[in-house]
Amino acid sequence: MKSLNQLLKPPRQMMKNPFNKKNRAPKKPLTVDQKISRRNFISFGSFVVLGSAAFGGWKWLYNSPEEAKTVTAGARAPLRRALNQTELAVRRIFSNNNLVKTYPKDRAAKNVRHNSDIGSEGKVDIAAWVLQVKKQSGEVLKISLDELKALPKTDIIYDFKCVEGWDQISHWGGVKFSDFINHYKLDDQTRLQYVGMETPDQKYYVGIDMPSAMHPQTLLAYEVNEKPLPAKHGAPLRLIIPVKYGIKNLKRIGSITFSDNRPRDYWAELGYDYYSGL
Ligand SMILES: Nc1nc2c(c(=O)[nH]1)N[C@H]1C(S)=C(S)[C@@H](COP(=O)(O)O)O[C@H]1N2
Ligand SMILES: [Mo]
Repeated sequence: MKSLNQLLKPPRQMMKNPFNKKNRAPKKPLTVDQKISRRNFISFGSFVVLGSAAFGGWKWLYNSPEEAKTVTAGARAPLRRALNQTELAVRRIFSNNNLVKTYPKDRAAKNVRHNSDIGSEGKVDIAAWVLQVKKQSGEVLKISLDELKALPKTDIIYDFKCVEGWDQISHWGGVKFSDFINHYKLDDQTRLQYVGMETPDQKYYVGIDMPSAMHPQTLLAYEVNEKPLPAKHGAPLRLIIPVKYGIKNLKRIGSITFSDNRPRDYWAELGYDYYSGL
């Protein structure tokens, strides 16, 4: 005799899950034509959807307001926000332990390429030149070339890269920026976020984030190929910062400042990336 439970159970067929593919009535296989038109529909459909999304995104960015001109300029505000976020992400993974590749002396170019000379045109009166170091307190140190040459010297042979698309292995010598900081007891200044450098006439200027300035390969250079810098390479003192593109390697340094705000930067004002790291 059947139990009450068994009687209440619906017959087996009725329990089949209609959402299970196996339980569906077999479909007629698609003809080749049907398959083709279905694929056309899918690819054209995705083209329309993705294309509209891309166009919409571009329109949105195009119609967004421009960033307020400060130390950077020339980008739409949302794009600049994205660039700044990317910079922070890159800076979080940047480490002073990552050294730029160096080369043996015989790989260094004998004829070192020469690029633009904004703020470093013509000859400079080296005897009259002094490096001005402006502390945030307002105190100004005036340092001569001989004083810098008396500090430990460091050489570097590396691939110098210009944003305009050329690069060249070249040999530079001078004092490590971090040695210079230690010698002049500027450690408290390195707690600030940026270093600013300008030519004596203030026509060319760069801003450098502190970790890049303090990187062990960053030099205040006074030599190229073991000879005093000629005017065209930034006599008497230039910045050599291998973790950055050429634009940040300011020639003929006149002053150095320290700040928590980004110092003004010649190419960033014209729309180039402020960080310009490699
Ligand atoms: N004062 C000054 N420094 C400058 C520049 C400049 O125009 N003026 N140009 C920069 C750029 S774009 C590059 S690529 C390098 C080139 O240095 P070089 O002429 O020694 O090759 O210097 C950088 N420093
Ligand atoms: Mo450059």
